[in-house]
Amino acid sequence: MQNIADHSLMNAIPRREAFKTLGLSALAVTAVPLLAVAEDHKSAVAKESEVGFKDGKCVLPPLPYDYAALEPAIDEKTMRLHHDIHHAAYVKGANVALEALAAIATGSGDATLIGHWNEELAFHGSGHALHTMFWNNMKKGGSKPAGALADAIKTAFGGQEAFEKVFAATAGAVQGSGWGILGYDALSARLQVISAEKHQNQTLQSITPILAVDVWEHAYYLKYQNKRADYIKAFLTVVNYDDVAVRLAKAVAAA
Ligand code: MN3
Repeated sequence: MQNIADHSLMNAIPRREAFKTLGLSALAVTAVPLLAVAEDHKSAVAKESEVGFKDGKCVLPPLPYDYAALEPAIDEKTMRLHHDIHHAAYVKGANVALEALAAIATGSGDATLIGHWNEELAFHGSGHALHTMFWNNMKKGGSKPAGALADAIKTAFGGQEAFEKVFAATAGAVQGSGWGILGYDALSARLQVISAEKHQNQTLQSITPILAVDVWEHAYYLKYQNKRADYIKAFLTVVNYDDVAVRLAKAVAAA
């Protein structure tokens, strides 16, 4: 994952070029805000490469807020179980898979199991990556999209209300366990909503996720039972669009 704090990277991307890839006007009153938002918020947004991986291993990052911070949208008990038990299990599973694959790569592991361990890494590693982003995609009280992110949403979906409708419908339609995801698609140079089954299936490989809602039952069943749509609606009230804006700027710069 690219690091937005890397000034050489940011400076290497001509603003007009980065801006054009979003499909917005080259005259660019909002080109500056896209990168400016990233600059403004870079210190406030956790970097997954720093909080989710340390000393060659996946690590469980602490929540960026109190367990009860998202009440009443998401209850404290769900957050404790979700972060401390479920996310922790993906971290553990990803490390087991990484170790097994490293052993195979150096000749000491069982090479006949390479397919199995790749599947394990895809599941647990994707679970770790999505949860690490998911916690930071939310904050107490939420926020509204502004500047270039709001423009990109308008270009792709027609507006915020239409985006939320598509996002909620997509997340609601996931069969069984999975995620609704908003991502920057490098192929079409625009925002795209997709869904994932489990964590890793049914993806679009050209997408960099910038906002995701977990629709596994463990994410909402204690409070919402079978009413997934109500949970998704509540999730949308606590989205941290400042975090999403920084992720968009990073994805555009890396494309
Ligand atoms: Mn989960």
